[in-house]
Amino acid sequence: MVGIIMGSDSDLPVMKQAAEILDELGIDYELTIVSAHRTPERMFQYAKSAKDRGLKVIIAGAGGAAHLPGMVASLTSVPVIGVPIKSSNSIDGWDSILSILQMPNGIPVATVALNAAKNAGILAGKMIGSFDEEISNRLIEYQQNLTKSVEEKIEKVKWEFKNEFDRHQED
Ligand code: RP5
Repeated sequence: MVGIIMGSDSDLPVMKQAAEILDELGIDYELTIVSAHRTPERMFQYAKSAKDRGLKVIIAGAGGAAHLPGMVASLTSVPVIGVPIKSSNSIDGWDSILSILQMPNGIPVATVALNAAKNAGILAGKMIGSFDEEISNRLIEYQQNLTKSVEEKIEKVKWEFKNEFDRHQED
């Protein structure tokens, strides 16, 4: 249902976080390398066949002069989420962010934060959840768990701070 692509195997440590959250949400995906600059014909094939192969959303990550997400978006009606990557050839990450973010009118790419492949996976899940009730429910549960974990942290901090406060009173 989701195509995860990246410009190089050096992007994998970041991009595998999208795969991990999709696993957690029980959403099928494929993952491969497609380089806009080094394998332009493969990129063309991948994007052109995406819809017929049943992909509902593509997550594309790249670093430096990151043309992959935008070029793929220009070749398919399947929505593309772009993940800017701070790669070895990136100056400071901004090159990748701006290459993916600043798309011309008509060809949108939904850009997440630098290295935020996990959020790309969650956003892809939400897109699929808009027509798949079961996945939508899993995402609701995921968000409820986030709330619960913050509530637990609030209690923990309150308790630790209270102990600290009591110690100061004793001194
Ligand atoms: C980009 O160049 C890739 O997406 C990667 O982020 C970066 C560096 O690629 P390698 O030189 O590590 O293959 O096209």
